[in-house]
Amino acid sequence: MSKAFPENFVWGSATASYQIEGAAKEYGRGMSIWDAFCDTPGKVESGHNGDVACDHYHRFEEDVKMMKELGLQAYRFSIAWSRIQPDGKGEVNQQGIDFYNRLIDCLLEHGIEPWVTLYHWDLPLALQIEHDGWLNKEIVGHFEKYSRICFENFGDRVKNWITLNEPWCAAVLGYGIGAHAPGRISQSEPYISAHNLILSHARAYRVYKNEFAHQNGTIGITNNCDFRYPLTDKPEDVAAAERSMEFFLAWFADPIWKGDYPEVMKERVGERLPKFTEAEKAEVFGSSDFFGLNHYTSMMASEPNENDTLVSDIAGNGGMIDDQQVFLSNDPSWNKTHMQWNIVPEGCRDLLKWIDARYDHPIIYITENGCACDEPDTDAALNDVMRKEFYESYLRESRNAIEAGVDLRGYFAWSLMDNFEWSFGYNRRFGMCRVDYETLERTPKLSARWLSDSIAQNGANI
Ligand code: GBH
Repeated sequence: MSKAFPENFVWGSATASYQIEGAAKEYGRGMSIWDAFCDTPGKVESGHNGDVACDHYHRFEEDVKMMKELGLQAYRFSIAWSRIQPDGKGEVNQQGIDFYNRLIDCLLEHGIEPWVTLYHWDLPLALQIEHDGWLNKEIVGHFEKYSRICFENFGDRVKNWITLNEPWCAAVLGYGIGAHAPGRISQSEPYISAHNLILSHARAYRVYKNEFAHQNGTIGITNNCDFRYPLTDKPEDVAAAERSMEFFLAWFADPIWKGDYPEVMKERVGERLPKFTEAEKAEVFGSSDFFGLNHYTSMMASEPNENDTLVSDIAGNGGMIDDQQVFLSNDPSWNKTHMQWNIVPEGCRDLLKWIDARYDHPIIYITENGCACDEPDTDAALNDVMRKEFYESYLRESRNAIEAGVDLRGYFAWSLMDNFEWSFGYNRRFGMCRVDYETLERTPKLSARWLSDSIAQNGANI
């Protein structure tokens, strides 16, 4: 039996600046760590980069019209810091401000609510070269100033802010495994960069609350988490699954919702885990109006046996594996996406319930969920039954979580259109609209038409 979603449930889709904008070297935009990473041989499949991407910078009006036709109520996009401040500090590039003003105005004219992420991984390159990026605590002050510029210029119209997208990815993939920019490989830098990411998030939150309260918006952080099921009901496997969740999500969420890092991380990471001062704890605690969640997949977790080899692969599968000591595996019954990520809709429900229980019933928004499908040609792409079924099953489990008492208020499909999929270049397609990278033509796929239809009935068909 199908039921509609709660009244006022927000239905949207999401993108990120470097993945869609293009115009990378134009209109005063400074270089980001992703431009440099793409220029480093061997880092990105097929040598792809975001120079043109979906050319959204020039085609945003067409994209907003497409969103309108699909009936989307909200659009989550990110601001490229290096368009606003080419060096990440100091002077403001007016052309960058003008671009986002045009985009925001166009969205509002079409009745689409902007949800703006301040940071989706494209750190101004100068901050990395001159200051070691997220490794240097000074970045808190730079992010504070950048955030203030955004609130000042856009906050009269933007009422939904997300400080950081997936700091876990920035820390683990960027500074631990090296699969993402800036490509650092280290056992200690993920913890240092994560610490400065959390402090930067909290500072931006405080600036907004202290100086821009009159704008009457909400502001929060988006974390990502893959869910972990215990492989067996043996206590050590149950503990391994819980530990894996703590090393993934609680690492970033506990300081904000509970006031400090999880005990298990303090014990296992020891000296390499930075400590918050009392003043920092106070600044970080309570610094999110909602719990932003990006969720894609799940795995089985168990206490490692002698023969188990623990790996942190390119996807970051396992995170800081030497510290958490968790063996991850797949249930053979699970189907996989084109990323080889498991399709486990009930993992979405159980993750939502886990968050609800651990963090005392927060307001949650799913700010990303979706899948890559193998779409060799346009015909296959436009008939993306698998993606439609993916959205449908994850949304059904989301509603089951709501019925179990979770305060889930919205859902953003990743992604509006095919785009630059980081280290996989354009070889993976997550879009509900097809992008032909030769003509740059956009066409809604079956999944987009299905979602559009569902939005019109507030999910009553799901
Ligand atoms: C998001 O990150 C990003 O925000 C977005 O920019 C990106 O385009 C999108 O997802 C698609 O990748 O190897 O099976 O253990 C996703 C975060 C972290 C989710 C690693 C999957 C590993 C799965 N991802 N996780 S697995």
